[in-house]
Amino acid sequence: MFSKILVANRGEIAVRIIRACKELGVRTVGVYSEADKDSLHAQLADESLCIGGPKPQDSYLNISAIISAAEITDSDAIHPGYGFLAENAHFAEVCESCGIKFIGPTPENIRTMGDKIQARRIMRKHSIPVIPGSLDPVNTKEDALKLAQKLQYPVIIKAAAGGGGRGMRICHSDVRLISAFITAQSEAEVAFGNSCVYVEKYLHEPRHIEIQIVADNYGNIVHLGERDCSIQRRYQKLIEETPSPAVDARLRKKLGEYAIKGAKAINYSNVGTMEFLLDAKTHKVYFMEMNTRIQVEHPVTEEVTGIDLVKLQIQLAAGQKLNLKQDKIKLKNHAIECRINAEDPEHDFIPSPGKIEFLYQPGGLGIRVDTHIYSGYTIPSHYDSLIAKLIVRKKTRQECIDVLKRALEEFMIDPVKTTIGFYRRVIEDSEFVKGNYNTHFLEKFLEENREE
Ligand code: MV4
Repeated sequence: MFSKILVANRGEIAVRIIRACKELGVRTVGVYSEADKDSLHAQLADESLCIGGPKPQDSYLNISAIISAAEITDSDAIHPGYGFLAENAHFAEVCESCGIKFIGPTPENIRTMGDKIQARRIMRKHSIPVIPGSLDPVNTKEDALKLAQKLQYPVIIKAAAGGGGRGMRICHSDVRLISAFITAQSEAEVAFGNSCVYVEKYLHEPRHIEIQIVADNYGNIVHLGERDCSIQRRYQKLIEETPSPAVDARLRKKLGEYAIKGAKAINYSNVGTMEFLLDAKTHKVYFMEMNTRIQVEHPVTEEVTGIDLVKLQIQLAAGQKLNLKQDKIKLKNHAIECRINAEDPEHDFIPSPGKIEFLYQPGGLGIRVDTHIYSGYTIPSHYDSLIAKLIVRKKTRQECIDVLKRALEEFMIDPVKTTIGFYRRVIEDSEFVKGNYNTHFLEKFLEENREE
């Protein structure tokens, strides 16, 4: 096991990682930006270093500052969390070349899955269904038009280096495709330094289902079931749950087999997530992309499996063998997570940073709050607006919703605006209660509930 881990992140995930380290008896190093001087992770870590200015580029994305901090403190591993450098293959390589273990998959795993076209090609080669579309970069608008002819509209243009919805364009006609093609390419170049795009059939109101996988360095791989992440706004997930109301044991088995087969195909190690789209009408599932990091929504999987995914990440990176067998993994109960953001739902979810004067967190059986905020803490404006995750685990989905309602009523954060009140309304929606939702649910919900 490692003796000291540097946590190259901030916010709730930095706190989450420090907790896992402490339970494993591993010392921790926190790094923080000038905007995060008073942050909880800097206080909870055994030692903490300021690594630069408030801008992510100057601190949490500053590879040389982070490596220096690891060397000064004699850290033997770095946990990247999610976002920032978590899926940066170059950073993972720099770590290894400095003799510091990167807690995650190999640089090659990260690079392979970071190229969404390559990922599609590999999955296809291993008979995992992928969304109909191109398996090579689409370099000209003529090629894009030919593909659209074959696929039929609507189609979607995606950036090869994208993911998470950035640089996507939905097109319903030749005219739109021609204009979207050039803008998609230049947007991809600006955002990712890679102008490669590809084209897929645009699926109608699918559900977003992802499978958690866990792999050791010796080829042992298991899956830990699915998460339904269809409740999104502008490609930001807001509510996640497991099991998915749309997945039965048979579909779960199939998705799990696809995910394991895909991970084996690239000799994957550590934790990862395979994203699929589920076509509600045909019940067909298609591989979409793979995330090579611990995800924000990992707690719902932890709640129904009893497995601490962050501890497992550390143990696997330290070379421990996976002691889980697929047929021994039992998914029990139901879990729902609401991402609490410092945003104003009444004003188009604009960020609402500032000082928290008063905080009261809900409690009780089956309630978990993963957060870095405290009374007196000032939320900086430089980072994303996630300030807490409220996770509820109960026997049934309905019980989860009942307890969630009570917990959301109890949760008090003043005076910053948050999404807490918004979730109280969402979970009372009759279609949500029935589990009858897809990736367009929130769009419609917001439209129907405007100016009330
Ligand atoms: C799609 C899709 C439908 N068809 N691709 C969004 C985030 C990124 N990971 C990929 N995403 C999607 N890709 C095809 N071929 C639907 C989504 C999608 C989505 C689209 C519109 C509104 C909300 C959405 C939420 C999740 C996924």
